[in-house]
Amino acid sequence: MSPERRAALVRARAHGLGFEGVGICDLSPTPHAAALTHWIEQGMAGTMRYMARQAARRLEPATIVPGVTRAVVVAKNYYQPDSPPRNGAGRVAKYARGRDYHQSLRVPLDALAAYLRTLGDKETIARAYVDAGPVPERELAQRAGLGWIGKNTMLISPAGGSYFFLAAVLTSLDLAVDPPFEADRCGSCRRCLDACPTVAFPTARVLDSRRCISYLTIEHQGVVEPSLWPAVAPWVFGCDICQAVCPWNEKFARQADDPMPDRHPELEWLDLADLLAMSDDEFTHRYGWTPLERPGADGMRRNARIASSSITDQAS
Ligand code: B12
Ligand code: SF4
Ligand code: SF4
Repeated sequence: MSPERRAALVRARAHGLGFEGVGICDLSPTPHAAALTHWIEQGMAGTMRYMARQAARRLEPATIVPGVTRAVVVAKNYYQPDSPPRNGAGRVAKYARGRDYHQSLRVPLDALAAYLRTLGDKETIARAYVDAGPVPERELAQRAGLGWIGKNTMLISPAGGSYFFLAAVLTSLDLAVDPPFEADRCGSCRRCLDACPTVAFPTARVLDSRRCISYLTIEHQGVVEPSLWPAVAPWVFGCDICQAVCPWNEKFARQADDPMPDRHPELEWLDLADLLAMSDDEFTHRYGWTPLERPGADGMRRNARIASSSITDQAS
């Protein structure tokens, strides 16, 4: 079977498994090594020490699994419209209002990897990665033709905006590659850079995590600098602002046909008093299956305190 025929079958299978976007690229070293190195050296990864540990493999993705030469990169839409603010409640980013995507994408992605193995011989490697390990997902997605990297650092698809997850199967299977997405469709727009409430972009396409609400509420361990509190509220988990203002999302974001598994609209606004009073066991029972498990009960109480302080300040 030709590499082109195999690629067509893989694409059809990925769509059949519910991925709206699919592209195939090679795994040659990144031409943007300087961007990652600079970011790490400037401390912009904050306490995400795994970013420095994984850097060498991120820069040379073929070294992630010996023998792999291709990435099948897939995109899964998670867009849903927002509901109006609720009094005394903190906001959760769109991607987190349901089952943790690391779990929910695992089943279709493993199925895609298994399918790839059926197209090769018994030595064929096909390994699934959902935001795990050192896979430079956005860069590979751009290389596989899925979209361009916007000034907000998001991978943006001209057909659907940026509210989608990325995941990849790394494989040794000989597959025809797609042309990269070379155009920069941001043009002179800079809405995302101007809208960020914590001024987290020192320049276009560079995000200083230490100022990003998403990092501060999810990844950061410990105290959040009090001068940032008013800008972090009302977010208690993640942040969507630099995507919400993007014209590509305003025009093209559409709710997926099959919405996120176990999506719970009540996960959008969380009662802050409830969160602050909740025991660890209750937290695990209510949110253990969602991305909120990453900061955990302690992290979410910290976030609730930050949001409550600003809500109280505004009221006084
Ligand atoms: C660390 C991380 C974070 C950090 C840092 C984010 C950042 N911008 O770097 C924090 C915690 C802040 C974060 C936040 C969010 N994240 Co995050 N995050 C990651 C992770 C694990 C690594 C990203 C990374 O490598 N950062 C390092 C910097 C230096 O890389 P970079 O900015 O992407 O730049 C690279 C390329 O863009 C390229 N490059 C640089 N300049 C240029 C210029 C051109 C022209 C080109 C072509 C390439 C290029 O070189 C760089 C080095 O490889 C990825 C998953 C993964 N395994 O890759 C998810 C990921 C990027 N995150 C994701 C999501 C959904 C989010 C949030 C929206 C969640 C939320 N709602 O709160 C926010 C968005 C904030 C934002 N504007 O980026 C998705 C993005 C999907 C998409 N459509 O792009 C990913 C891919 C996870 C997934 N599997 O779906 N995240
Ligand atoms: S996610 Fe929010 S805080 Fe982070 S860069 Fe975007 S707008 Fe700024
Ligand atoms: S808001 Fe404008 S500059 Fe920012 S990513 Fe979207 S199109 Fe690009």
